[in-house]
Amino acid sequence: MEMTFRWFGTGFDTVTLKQIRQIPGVTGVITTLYDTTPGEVWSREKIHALKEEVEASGLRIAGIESVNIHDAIKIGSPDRDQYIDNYIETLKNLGEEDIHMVCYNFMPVFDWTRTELARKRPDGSTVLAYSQAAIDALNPETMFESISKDANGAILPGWEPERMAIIKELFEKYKDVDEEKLFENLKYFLEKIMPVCDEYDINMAIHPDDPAWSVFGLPRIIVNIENIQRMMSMVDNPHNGVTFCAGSYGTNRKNDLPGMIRALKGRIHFAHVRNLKFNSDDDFEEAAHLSRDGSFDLYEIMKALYDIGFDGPIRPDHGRMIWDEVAMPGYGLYDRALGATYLNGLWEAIEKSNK
Ligand code: DNO
Repeated sequence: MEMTFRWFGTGFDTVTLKQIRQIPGVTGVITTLYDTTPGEVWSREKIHALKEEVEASGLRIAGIESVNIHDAIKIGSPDRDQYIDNYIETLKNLGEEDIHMVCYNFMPVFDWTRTELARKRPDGSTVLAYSQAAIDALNPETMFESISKDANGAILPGWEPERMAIIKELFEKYKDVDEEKLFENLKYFLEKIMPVCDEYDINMAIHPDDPAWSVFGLPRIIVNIENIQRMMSMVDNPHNGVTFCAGSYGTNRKNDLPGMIRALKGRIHFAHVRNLKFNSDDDFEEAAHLSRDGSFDLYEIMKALYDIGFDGPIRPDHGRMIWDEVAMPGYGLYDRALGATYLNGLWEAIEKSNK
């Protein structure tokens, strides 16, 4: 595995490349062109400039998170082919710049969903949290406003103000899209992009829906092992794989995380590893990466990745806001750096005990 760190780019991230370079064992960043909109072609020049900036700091781009999918593709509207062609062009440009892993998601309307961005934990840190009761009491159209005061001025991925401004319209557009239709549209998209992925050896890593169930009546399909297997077999190509995100699949307590990892051998192209603390089945908050701070056994998760020979990029995921840091919720420097160090420690111990 390669330990990496998510970085949103100069001007968007409070964390610098210099700081990332100094986290022990981190050699790559997972980044994006944060100022592009879904559907737009990423030019080779822009990708190249980003790559040069990252490499000048002594790091490398280990992959992209995310190249977002235009709603026309997810909805399956008549103009989707144009956006798929643009996506293919972006993949080609990434491939030519020697970038071989792309994380994306296929969630309608919202990306990840949380009801609080700064819930206080007993140690005084603040974390992202989800409560089904709060969701049920919320109007999705005003949800953004209700949480944005805790965003620390950051634009949250998937919660861009221009999207939130047309949210009503978006719900309307998805009204005929059910799970079956969403699967069909994903298949159509994957079939079209696989040739360029084969040509440039690009691993597509679909991110799970977070939480791993339907919210606000919208269909969500990347939620459990059965659905992932369906997704992989409907377009059976090794480049059609997944981002194994422990925190997202783990929202559904029926998902056996180490078991899923073992079942996905060879098709996990990227791993997000973090912990959650459940207060009940449908109220959880994010925790420190350390197993005993939350509900997951991080040793078992890392062990499963080790056992399947996982050799792709991995990153610590959402961190708590600690030590008075002011940053994008989930994406500060300090707690994610602690997370990276902990995951590296687990990996070293597992590796040595297997020798
Ligand atoms: C949240 C992230 C997601 C993820 C996208 C991938 O923190 O894990 O926003 O990047 O779903 O496209």
